[in-house]
Amino acid sequence: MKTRVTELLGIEHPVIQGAMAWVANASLAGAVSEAGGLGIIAAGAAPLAWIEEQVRIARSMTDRPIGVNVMLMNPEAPEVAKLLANLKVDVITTGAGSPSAYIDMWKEAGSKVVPVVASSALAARMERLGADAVVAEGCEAGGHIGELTTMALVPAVCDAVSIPVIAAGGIADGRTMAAAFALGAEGVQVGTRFLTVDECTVADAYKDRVIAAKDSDTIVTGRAGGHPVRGLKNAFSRNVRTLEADPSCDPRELEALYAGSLRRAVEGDVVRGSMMAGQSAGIVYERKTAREAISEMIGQAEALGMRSLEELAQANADRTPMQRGA
Ligand code: TUI
Repeated sequence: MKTRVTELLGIEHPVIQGAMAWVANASLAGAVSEAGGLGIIAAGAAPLAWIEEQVRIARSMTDRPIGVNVMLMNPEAPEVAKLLANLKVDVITTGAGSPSAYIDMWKEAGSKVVPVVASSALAARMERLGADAVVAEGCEAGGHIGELTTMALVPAVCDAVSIPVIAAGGIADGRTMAAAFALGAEGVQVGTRFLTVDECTVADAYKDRVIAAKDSDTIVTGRAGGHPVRGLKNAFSRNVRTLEADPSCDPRELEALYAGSLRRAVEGDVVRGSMMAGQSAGIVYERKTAREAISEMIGQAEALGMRSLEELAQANADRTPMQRGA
């Protein structure tokens, strides 16, 4: 499957692995890139030395392109931005803010720049400033989210820009990938599905929860504070919700709950950990390798995409009980 996204990024399949803070390290990113997608290391709030080392490890795992994501809410983002320019990273994606201050520096370093956006206004601004493509991420996604659904956002972003659009939020298999392409996307970014693959180093307990999750097992916290985050329902997210609903709540109490909560989840604390995951957890049924996950998605999407609408409906009806998670 060739699109402007595969051409631009120099990859075989138009599947990009979403950056997941504390989750997306060299082990996952290297495996996804080697399998023909684009693996992305999440810089998150990690020390510069860790980021540099993960880039080195990922590069030793594959000759194919590797990406790094900058989380712009991180106070150290300016230093991370400079490091990535020095390392001449193939692809830089950004999240949770506008990367306008860094785009020129990254382009001069030869990197492809792909900001994640949650509105068509920001997408258009990114195109004007020289972005090579954008990821349009709907609020079905896990982690920090915007307001719009993938269904509403992706076609609006496609209409607002001429650079290629990569859809994200709710995409985890061939059906959802084909749907994203029907909306105008030329690539997909997939997070939750890759969280459960063998090469992802998070604790089995976290993967098991994602696989067991049904469609309504995620919840959004942090809306009141202006930083909405989607994750699996558990004691942590329920406690956060309870505190947020209490007008007499001391903000320090919330901060204490949040402190270290991502790391706890990754280490397997499914009670007190913040288990970020998207709504597509409801259609992730089994563990696979990164390569298997990518080829299954591409195979299903191509089969669906080549048909008339009537044949498409039949192809979906023909899904086996295993494919339906039964
Ligand atoms: O960034 C993400 N997802 C994330 S970042 C993250 S790390 C974190 N950890 C703890 C608490 C909160 C976050 C976890 N998940 N996705 C990309 C994304 N970007 N979604 C939405 C946006 C976004 C929202 C507003 C981008 C830009 C924006 O406005 C920028 C502006 O200045 O106009």
